[in-house]
Amino acid sequence: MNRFVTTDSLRGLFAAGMSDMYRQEVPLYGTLLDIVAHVNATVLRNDPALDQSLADAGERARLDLERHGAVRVGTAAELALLARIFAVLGMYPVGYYDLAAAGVPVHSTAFRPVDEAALRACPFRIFTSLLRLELIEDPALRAQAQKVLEGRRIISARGLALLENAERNGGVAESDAPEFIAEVLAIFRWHSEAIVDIETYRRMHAAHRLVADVAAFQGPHINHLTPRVLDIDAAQAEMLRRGIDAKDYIEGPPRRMEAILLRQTSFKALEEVISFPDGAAMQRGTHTARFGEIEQRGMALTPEGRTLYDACLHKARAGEHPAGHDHDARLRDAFRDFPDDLQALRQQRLAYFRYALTQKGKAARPLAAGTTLPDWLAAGWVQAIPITYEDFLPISAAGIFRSNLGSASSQGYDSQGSRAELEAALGRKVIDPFELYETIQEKSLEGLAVHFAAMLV
Ligand code: OOG
Ligand code: NI
Repeated sequence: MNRFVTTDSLRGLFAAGMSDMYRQEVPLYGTLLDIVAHVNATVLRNDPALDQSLADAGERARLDLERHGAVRVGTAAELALLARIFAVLGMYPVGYYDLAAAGVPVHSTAFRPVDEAALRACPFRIFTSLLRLELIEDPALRAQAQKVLEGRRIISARGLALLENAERNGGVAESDAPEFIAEVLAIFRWHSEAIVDIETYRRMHAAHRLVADVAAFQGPHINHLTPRVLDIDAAQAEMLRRGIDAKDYIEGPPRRMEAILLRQTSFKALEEVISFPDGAAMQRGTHTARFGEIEQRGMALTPEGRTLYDACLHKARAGEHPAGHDHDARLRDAFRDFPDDLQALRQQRLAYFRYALTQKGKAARPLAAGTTLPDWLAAGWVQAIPITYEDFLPISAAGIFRSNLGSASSQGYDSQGSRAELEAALGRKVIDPFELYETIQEKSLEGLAVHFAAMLV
């Protein structure tokens, strides 16, 4: 008997394998994991209510393994290949992120699990960017990068054969799983040898650091992995205390009572030694790309909530505030308009919630027919649990890119995003994240309606 491995456990193996590989490649990432484990243990010990609410949300168990990563590919064909591999791992493209306006010549999507059970089992996400060579001005360089990219193969023949098997059979056989995962991990490993000479590398680098990062190497190396921390301010302080070269501020919303979306910070990319081919010899140089990041996740916002978030963030960045105000103070000021209690967030429909029966609700008999959600909530039969944000933020992502691209200017490209082009490369539409959260919320309400209706008969 050769049974299939479930996609959830395949994804778990992939996530664990990536984390082990990156810890070996970038030891400072291991330090980050230690800091996060320590901060999380302290927070959970001091805040039993948070511990309970994570358990209620089904997220306590996944917390210690929760990560996202990021990769950058060079061609539509490479993106299509990754989409096929990620599908086997139960990860689908969610959301469209245009980073050109922020001066980064890529557009992106996030491959992640989409249904509740899969998210609970292993929420591993990979932010995946496709280089947009058409934004690079120098036509000769563009053509040269294109040629290099078209000439490289990022998956081994064996890896491709295993992928085709999995697609044909509708799953990965248990006996093939270790090899399949090893072949997939190999795609994302670091190459300390470039595939172009140092002159070409320098010209790519001058056009945009990202062109060099994508086109000068054999494959789309994982450029960071991000564990989930429960108190990002404490973790940031600890990074600084340990002398780690951290980004100078935290991306995203300010610290609040009720966390929304996500807050992220990173340590800066490391300068690493690279060998460049030089005739029959090699030439030494360096490349700076890989870093470590941490993030604190809060609740997913509705389109209305997101519009308000964007407006607050815009206000904070517009700098209409007294000089000398630091980043944190500006953010806090700007977000005064954003309600910070669960009831207001729910009643103003700014955030998504999953509605679940409480212990009291399980024991309760409805007093009357025709009761609805407000009655259930008022009676304490039902609890509104914020739904965790599983996606990314374009402005934060641009900030993360920029802080790791050294002095690269933040001047935007004069170009619109091109969702259709990314979707053409993927061979499918990207999934709308709002729809996913909405579905989780609606399903929970339908479940309750059925439950309370059944109690009446
Ligand atoms: C991706 C940056 C985006 C995040 O957490 O927003 C990202 C990259 O640098 O390739 O990972
Ligand atoms: Ni990231």
